[in-house]
Amino acid sequence: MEVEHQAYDMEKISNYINGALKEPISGKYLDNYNPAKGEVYSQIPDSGPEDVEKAANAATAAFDKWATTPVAERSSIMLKIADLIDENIENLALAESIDNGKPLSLAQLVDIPRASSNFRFFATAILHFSSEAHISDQDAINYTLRRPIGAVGCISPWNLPLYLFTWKICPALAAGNCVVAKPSEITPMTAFLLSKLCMEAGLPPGVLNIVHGLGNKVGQAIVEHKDIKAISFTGGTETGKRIAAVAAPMFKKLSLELGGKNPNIVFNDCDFEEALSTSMRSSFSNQGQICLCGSRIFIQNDLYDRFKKGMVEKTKALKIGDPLTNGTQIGAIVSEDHMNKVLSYIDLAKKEGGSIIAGGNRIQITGLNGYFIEPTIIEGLPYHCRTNQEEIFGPVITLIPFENEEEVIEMANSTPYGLSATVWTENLKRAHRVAALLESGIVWVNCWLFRDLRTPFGGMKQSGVGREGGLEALRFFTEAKNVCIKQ
Ligand code: TXE
Repeated sequence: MEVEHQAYDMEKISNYINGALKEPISGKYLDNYNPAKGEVYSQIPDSGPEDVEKAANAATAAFDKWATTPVAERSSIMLKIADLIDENIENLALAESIDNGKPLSLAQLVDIPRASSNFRFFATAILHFSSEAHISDQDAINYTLRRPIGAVGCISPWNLPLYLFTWKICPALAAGNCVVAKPSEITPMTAFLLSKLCMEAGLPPGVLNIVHGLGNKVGQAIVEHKDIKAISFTGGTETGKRIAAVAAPMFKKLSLELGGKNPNIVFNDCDFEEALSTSMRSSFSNQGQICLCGSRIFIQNDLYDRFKKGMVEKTKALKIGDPLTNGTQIGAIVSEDHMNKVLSYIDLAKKEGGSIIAGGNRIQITGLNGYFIEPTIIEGLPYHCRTNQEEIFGPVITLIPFENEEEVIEMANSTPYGLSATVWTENLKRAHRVAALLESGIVWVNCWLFRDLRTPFGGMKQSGVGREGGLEALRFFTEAKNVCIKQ
């Protein structure tokens, strides 16, 4: 089915504060772009600290009641929101695609289903969230009380808008906290549509508050607010550093999911076809704008030429185009600024002596004036150059040959990042050995982006602090208190 861009009549976005849709107090709005068309298509509140103040007050006022609402009741409201997301999947997926530039099919198959899964997962995980008890040699019994923290802040990025927004707010809400959340100003639409679904589902006023606007105004005000006691953030490493600098002297709990420069390591003894087709996905899904994408492909010498040939052929065959057209595999880059950043890295790669063996250019799609870049493969660069060390966050990968395990582990671990890694080998011993040595929060062996929501998710080094996912997220959003009772 072909979907027209103009068929979706976008509304002016509102904040969601204390259970109601609100205009920003300043009355000011920002332009919101459709990146496939390069045109403004909606307006978002240019909120400020005064709106965050209202949201924080609403969250604080709602906290006692929400924290003491029976857990089964909290859970059932969240399950109702999950059902409403599923019922509205077409509308939400269309909004996500138009707002972000991602292929509509990706939003339908991945982003929106994952948003409802996030609600369902945490709505049910909280029913099984138990605390430990320790008997101390018959003298005392210790148990751990886990209580929600209070008003908490959730700040999310533009690459997987509703997926990551819900990944943060769901554990916070399930654990009994009240939330002040800020989606990215570049992709605010689905969070706005979610606020309407929360109202429909009967989420009590003040439990979730969504304030739209710029990072250095709204985001900063959330981090600085004295009553917001924990911050969960996903975004760039530089922003993470700024947030940590503000939050640390206030002793706020912090969870930071930051950038990556992930290695994808292909050994001679891999299942070639599987490694090749999955490497295509891990390189270019969502235009390479996933923090888990494998942007440095290390290929063992004997396989290098064959693997490179396969990657180049498949990359040249990818269908780039209107995100709303059936069969489009590569959509638009999220914004003009980000497109220019990605293009500047392709220029840098050339200056550093790299050869572009596929793609390399911005392209025009007939009838659209958007931000499209060809999927790009670069070879011939040393592992320590800037192109191979800095996060590009676009459809740009490098190929790097290697001789043996020792060498590839050193190269893979050479960046300041440590988010995810992929290893392709049919040798089980090697898989265990290499997985243990990679400095990476997540290692996939013979797969990529296989996500079980119960597992810890997060990065080492400059890829972040803390872990999300499953019980880790529920632990983050609760305070542990030890109670020791003498027997
Ligand atoms: O992210 P930002 P940007 C990487 C990627 C990209 C770079 C910058 O390399 O090129 O980061 O992207 C809010 N206090 N990733 O600039 O700014 C902001 O409004 C509080 C990796 O778009 O980090 C948004 O809601 N909040 C990544 C959120 O932070 C602030 C996904 C993320 O925006 C703030 C996206 C401040 N001072 C980009 N400044 C991943 N790991 O998935 C901004 N924000």
